[in-house]
Amino acid sequence: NKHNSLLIWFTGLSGSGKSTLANQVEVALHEHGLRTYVLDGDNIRRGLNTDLDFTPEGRKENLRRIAETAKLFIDAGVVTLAAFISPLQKDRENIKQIVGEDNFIEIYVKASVEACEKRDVKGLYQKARDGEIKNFTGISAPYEEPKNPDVVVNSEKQTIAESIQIIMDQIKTKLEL
Ligand code: GGZ
Repeated sequence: NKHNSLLIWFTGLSGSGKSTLANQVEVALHEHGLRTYVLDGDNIRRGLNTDLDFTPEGRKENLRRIAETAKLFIDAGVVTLAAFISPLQKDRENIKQIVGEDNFIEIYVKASVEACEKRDVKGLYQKARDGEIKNFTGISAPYEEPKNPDVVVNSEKQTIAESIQIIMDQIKTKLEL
């Protein structure tokens, strides 16, 4: 029994490639005529969640609100893609509970701290090393690898095109395309 909507959740370190993949998967879904929306730090942390920080409590509440928001989008029939670090297993399990296991795909975008730090697209790893940013995931805050993700893509070893293909194959098992 396949659905007509879904939450596609990308977890991984800052700079692992979550947003890039979410945006490209979105394009692929558009080619199937689906209505979609991407939730990420740019539209959520700067809007709905401006009051939240990066402490464990701040992240937990960030992710809870995102899950509740995604649930509304799903109810509206919009395929929702979410790209958030979501570093803790218990917080990711809570997201799954909120939207319902059947409506949820978890994608682990795997890349080592070393690789993400080398890329350092926004200079945040350097700031974290210098102590200018506290609680920075991978440097001064934990990232717990997902225990049972539906998909693992490795952005150090696979091309974006390969990763998109693997993700689309998984989506097709849950979504009526
Ligand atoms: C991690 C931080 C931090 C700290 C600011 N730790 O690469 P980015 O910049 O664009 O994405 C990161 C984003 C992470 O927000 P999330 O909402 O995805 O985090 S969580 O799921 O853990 O709630 C990074 C930036 O915010 N950023 N400070 N201390 N990332």
